[in-house]
Amino acid sequence: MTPTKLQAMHDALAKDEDGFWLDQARSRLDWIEEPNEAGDWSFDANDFHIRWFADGKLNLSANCIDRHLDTRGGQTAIVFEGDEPGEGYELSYRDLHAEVCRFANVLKSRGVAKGDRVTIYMPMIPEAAFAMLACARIGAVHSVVFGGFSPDSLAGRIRDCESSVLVTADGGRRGGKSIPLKANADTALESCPDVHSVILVRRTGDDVPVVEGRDVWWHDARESVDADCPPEPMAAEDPLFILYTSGSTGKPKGVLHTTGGYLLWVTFTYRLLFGPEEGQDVAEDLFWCTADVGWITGHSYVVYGPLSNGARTVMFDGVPNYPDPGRFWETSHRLGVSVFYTAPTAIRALMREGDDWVTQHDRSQLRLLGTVGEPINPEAWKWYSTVVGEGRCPVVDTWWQTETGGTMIAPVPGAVETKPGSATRPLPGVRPQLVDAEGGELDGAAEGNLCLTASWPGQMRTVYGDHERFFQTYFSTYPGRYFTGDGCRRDEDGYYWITGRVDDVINVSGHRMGTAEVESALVAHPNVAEAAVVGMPHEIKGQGIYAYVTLNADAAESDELREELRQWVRKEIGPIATPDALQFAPALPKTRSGKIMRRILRKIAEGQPDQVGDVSTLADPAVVEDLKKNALV
Ligand code: 6R9
Repeated sequence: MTPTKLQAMHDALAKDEDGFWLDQARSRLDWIEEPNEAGDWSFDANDFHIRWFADGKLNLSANCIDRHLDTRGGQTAIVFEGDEPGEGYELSYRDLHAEVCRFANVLKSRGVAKGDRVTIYMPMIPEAAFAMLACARIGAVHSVVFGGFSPDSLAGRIRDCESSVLVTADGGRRGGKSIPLKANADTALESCPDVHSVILVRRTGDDVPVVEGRDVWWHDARESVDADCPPEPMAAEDPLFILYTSGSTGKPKGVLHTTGGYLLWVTFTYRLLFGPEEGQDVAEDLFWCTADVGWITGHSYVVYGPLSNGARTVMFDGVPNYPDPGRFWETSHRLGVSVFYTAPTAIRALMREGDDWVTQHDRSQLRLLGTVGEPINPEAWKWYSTVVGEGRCPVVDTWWQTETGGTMIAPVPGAVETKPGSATRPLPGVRPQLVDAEGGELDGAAEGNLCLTASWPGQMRTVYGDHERFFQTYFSTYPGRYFTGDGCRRDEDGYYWITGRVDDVINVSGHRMGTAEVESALVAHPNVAEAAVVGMPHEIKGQGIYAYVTLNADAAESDELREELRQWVRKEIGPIATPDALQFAPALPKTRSGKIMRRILRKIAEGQPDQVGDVSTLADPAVVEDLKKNALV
């Protein structure tokens, strides 16, 4: 897009915000009943509400599939690439239509109706997308749980949203290793008595137990249902999905997105950032977003954004370094990927392996490179740009969150100049504000906490089952504004540089982990009296997990116990939560009122023990000396 065109968008918005969004909604989506209302929202406590296009009716799966059938029925919709290079196949929009309809009919045959919740615990295979789109087709609300989560984490999420149906697979294969999805699901379901049906997809062919009456094989069930299923008309504000994400306190929150606003936001941002010039066909590109559908990036930019636009999207069920660190570039070339979107953690890991793994593969078909999930350090940005992109491909660093539905701050290619390490400027309709600790607005070049002062169509609408928590978490810290939880610097050119989380959330390899979750897993171990968890700098992961553990009086510190505790957390939550460092501490630094002073723990974990600052308010300042002496960094 040219700078003039982007400016014209900003101008149109400034002149008539509602008109702009209604235009976008009507032109980019297919409606059963077109909306006449755009945004209707207030972030104020006494009138708190968020609605977009509330009088419109549409169906998301019809937008992602049916509307393309006339013009693109035979065109590829999904390119599947398995764990082994070349293990895969392509599906056309027509194929996708039939599979999604069948999946929807199988769900219906198990009693799933509009508004019911369906949990999806799957590998990165097309059937995961079928299940998501099938839910959307019949108005069921999906909750995808990342396949790397433990049985306990899965069970908690199933119970929280009261799902009675689970979609899973016999197993998964990642980096040559097996993931026992069905076994995990069976363990989880021991504590989920309300789940009456499991739709089981065959992926590995592993021999798995099948519970009579509860479990049905997808490949059997699909034979006995119709390949057509009419899409359910949905109000724009009807719930579309729940996705659990970690926050600074308590259990993961069920972020709820609704149909019309979310779909417009992912359709709009996909086209703006990753599509070709206006007027050209989106299907000229092959788009590869490497995220798993278990995360928001997989929802918005593997499945919904690309398919809504009629694009060709890759689903990859492998890892960046299997069978070798050239996998991304080998596969990109073999499949003909032109737009590639991944996380900084993967870029940093591959950068370490040396340039040969990249340069031995032809990358001339690549035209654009994107990143998401965490701040990208300028060194990794430059390597991505010059070595992978041969200096030809724009690097689009996209800042956004599960809560925002789609990208918020990013350089629109062709229209916004990039700076290595900056997500650059807000997209049309995004209104960032930097505030100080008291909520005072900071002008010009400044560093502070990042808020958004206006709603946008893709904004989450509630925390499932706890609307009060939604308000408290995001709108009470700085009244009248949405608080992102991120710190941010704005430079003299008005460019935004996200500095990372300012709350008790750790960003491990682009995945959010709440310190409270890891702490509660640790204290569940019989030998642990108390635990405090903070982030530490990590060369590849961006941030690692540093745990301080106080043992019960009858337990002895040992390397074996340290390893046991690390494995314990891994089993309780999942591999991504495994502490990178675990320090035994005879006591934790607490104020006289018993509050743990995390600032001190953070400084020690960051390798800056001399910067712990004032410790005079501690109940026992001597504790800090021991922590410093035994620090692991
Ligand atoms: C999409 C996604 C959200 C948090 C967010 C921020 C960090 C994401 C970023 C970034 C700097 C970027 N984050 N993208 N930080 N630059 N381009 O990752 O959602 O899993 O909810 O994480 O990730 O800290 O607040 P989610």
